[in-house]
Amino acid sequence: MKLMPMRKLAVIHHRWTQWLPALQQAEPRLDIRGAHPREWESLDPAWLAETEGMFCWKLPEGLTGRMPKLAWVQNSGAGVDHLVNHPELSDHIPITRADGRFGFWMARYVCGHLLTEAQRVNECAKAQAAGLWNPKVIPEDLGGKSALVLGFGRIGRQIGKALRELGMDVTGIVYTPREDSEFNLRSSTDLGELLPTARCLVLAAPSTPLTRGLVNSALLSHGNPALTLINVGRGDLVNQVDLLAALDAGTLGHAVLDVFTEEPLPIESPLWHHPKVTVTPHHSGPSTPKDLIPDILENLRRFAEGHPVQYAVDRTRGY
Ligand code: OXD
Repeated sequence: MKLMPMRKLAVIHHRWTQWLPALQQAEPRLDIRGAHPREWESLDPAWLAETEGMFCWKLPEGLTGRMPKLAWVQNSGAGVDHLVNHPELSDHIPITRADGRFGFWMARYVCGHLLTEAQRVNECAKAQAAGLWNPKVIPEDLGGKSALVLGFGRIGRQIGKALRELGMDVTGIVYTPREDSEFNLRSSTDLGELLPTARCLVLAAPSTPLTRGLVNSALLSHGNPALTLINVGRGDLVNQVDLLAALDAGTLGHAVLDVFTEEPLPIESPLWHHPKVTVTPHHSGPSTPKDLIPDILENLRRFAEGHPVQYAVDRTRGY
């Protein structure tokens, strides 16, 4: 497909006031205008009608109908399920993901939470608060323990590398088994066999018909009390009722959840106060202009030269 150079870019983002000046500075030749997704109608309709590019996270209803020349949607995050499944975004408009440094950040998130457990940070903090000197709080050696990483694309692999640095025995869990020179890969259908001895299961997969609801009671019945589930993928990979039941039954020791089916997590959710759940505010892979602008500029360059964009989403796979 021959692509047209971009001249106008709409920034429709909850943090548009941060993104707009950063993008404008990076590409002064572009005519860039922005709005919060709730206020996109404040943009000049004539300008929108001529605009070819859009940078966004969640796409508000009604907007694409006002952008007949829209030829590219750049997502500000790693996951694109909300765009792929958007009823108003026609299939001929390429969606691109950002790659940025999501893998770098998510690897830190996963290791940080696992090391918090292994170093028994919370127990030390409690002992300190009580003025207790307790040398029996011995750190756990993660060396040789099994780490399963579901979703072994660029992000999953980076998480796998970081867990390997902790000495863990890392297995990538994939849907389409393939050879890998660096890691042991197993099929998602083997998860039940691998879970009884696993120390952690990291979910780094997108939300697709294959992955939704994957972590359910049937799977978790194979778990063990030392197992930590860390979800940096999407909330709907996990059946929340089954997760809570597994934590209570002891087939899961701890759940570290950064993503939820409903975000922000509703205040009445039992996850907030469960003693074996850590809730974080979808911050494991921050989208910052510094990390993402190089990828965005590269795609603008490719558009200008008529080359295929990078990190293009395959709508049939859903990511
Ligand atoms: C995501 C992100 O896709 O935060 O979840 O980038």
